[in-house]
Amino acid sequence: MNKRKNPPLRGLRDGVGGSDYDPFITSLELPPNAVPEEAADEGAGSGAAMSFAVPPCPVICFVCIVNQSPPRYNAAMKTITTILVCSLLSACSAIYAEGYGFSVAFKNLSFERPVLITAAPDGTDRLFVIEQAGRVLWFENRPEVTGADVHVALDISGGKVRRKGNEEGLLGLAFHPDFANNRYVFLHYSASEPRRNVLSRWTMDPDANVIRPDSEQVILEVEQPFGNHNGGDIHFGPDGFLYITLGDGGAGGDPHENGQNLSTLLAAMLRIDVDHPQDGKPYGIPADNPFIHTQNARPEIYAYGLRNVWRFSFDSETGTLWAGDVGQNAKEEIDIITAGGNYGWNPREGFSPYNGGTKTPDMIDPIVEHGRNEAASITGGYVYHGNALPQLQGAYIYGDYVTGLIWQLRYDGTQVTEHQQIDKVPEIASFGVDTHGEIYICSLRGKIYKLAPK
Ligand SMILES: [Ca+2]
Ligand SMILES: [Ca+2]
Repeated sequence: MNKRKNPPLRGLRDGVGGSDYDPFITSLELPPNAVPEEAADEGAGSGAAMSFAVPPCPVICFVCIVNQSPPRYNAAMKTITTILVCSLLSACSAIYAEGYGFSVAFKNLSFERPVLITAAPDGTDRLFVIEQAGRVLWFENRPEVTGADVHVALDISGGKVRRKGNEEGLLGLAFHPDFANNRYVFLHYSASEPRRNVLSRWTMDPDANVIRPDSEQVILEVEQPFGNHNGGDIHFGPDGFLYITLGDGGAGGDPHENGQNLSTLLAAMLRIDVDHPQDGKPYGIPADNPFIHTQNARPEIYAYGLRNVWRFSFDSETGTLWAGDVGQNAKEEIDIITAGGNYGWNPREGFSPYNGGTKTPDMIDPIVEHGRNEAASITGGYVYHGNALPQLQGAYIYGDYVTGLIWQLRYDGTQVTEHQQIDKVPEIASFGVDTHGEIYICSLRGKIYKLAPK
């Protein structure tokens, strides 16, 4: 359990190399989703206070009292005290995690800056992990697997993937909904000359062991003015269309004003039809995309005003689209994304104006925000629909890269009805779900964690 209150973070500031974090976290590698690499200093965030959902545990004070007890306390007294402390610890654990939490799932496995974990939708119980440098790996979902059981499906780290900026690299992977038959895998990565995001389709061999290195078909390329804020996540929605997130282009504070500009694909979530190429492009535009009749708007845009959605997901039962949007100086947010929605960046950051910005009636607030004392680089998660933890059924599980804190929340479509901190895992790069609906985390430090009863 977390006995120590997290020290307040000074707020993310942009700088070359993005290395001006609070000393609390300077020992960490920088997140792939938060820190601009080449922008000017933007000043510290306000770090507005927001209390934890979980009350502070009294155990620390109690342990102090015990430790300061004079020598006259005999062995029997110590035994009684120990029992009391253990009871209190147990009670606090119940408050904090309610009998569940994240633990290392595959003790023999470690990866090099893993940024995504997902399952192959082909009836096999396999997990796929992507490493930021450009490797796609898979292994059978068994706790005892070893490094020898990890297969390299593809390695495009030797030049194809740009890995210069902290937030550049192989960022996203999605299996086609009909992957079991067509073997299509989609990758989203950074590339050079010009600096850009590339979305492309690849084909696995018939046994789905390797991705054919000569099979790439580029679908979409978007130039990146700066090395940071590249979004990265890609998912097929329940409608069969491919959703893609792109950040605001980068630097800090959205200097090109891409957030509210519908004529750029940056700062938006896109929705395209990869099965029906159209008008000479390798993809089509879904007929009900929200801006197809809007003058000067890119028809690929599904939602906009997003600063840098690093990770998003669909509720596998309701189809609700959840996203974590990484904030600038003060606020991290969780958004419910709807067609045509304007999520406010850059006039807005969380529930507040950014840099004196004005809220217009169309701007949609997040459902939850976290101040800098709790979060500094939000990692969107998944709605739980596994079997191991019935009490979490339908709860959205997400966390923060910098503080490592993890929360569960419930939202009834109008308001948040439950919101609780449940655990802590270092350097949360991504959440993922296996074929059984159980939730995992890949930590940028290399380990994979699984949410399970404790
Ligand atoms: Ca960028
Ligand atoms: Ca927003």
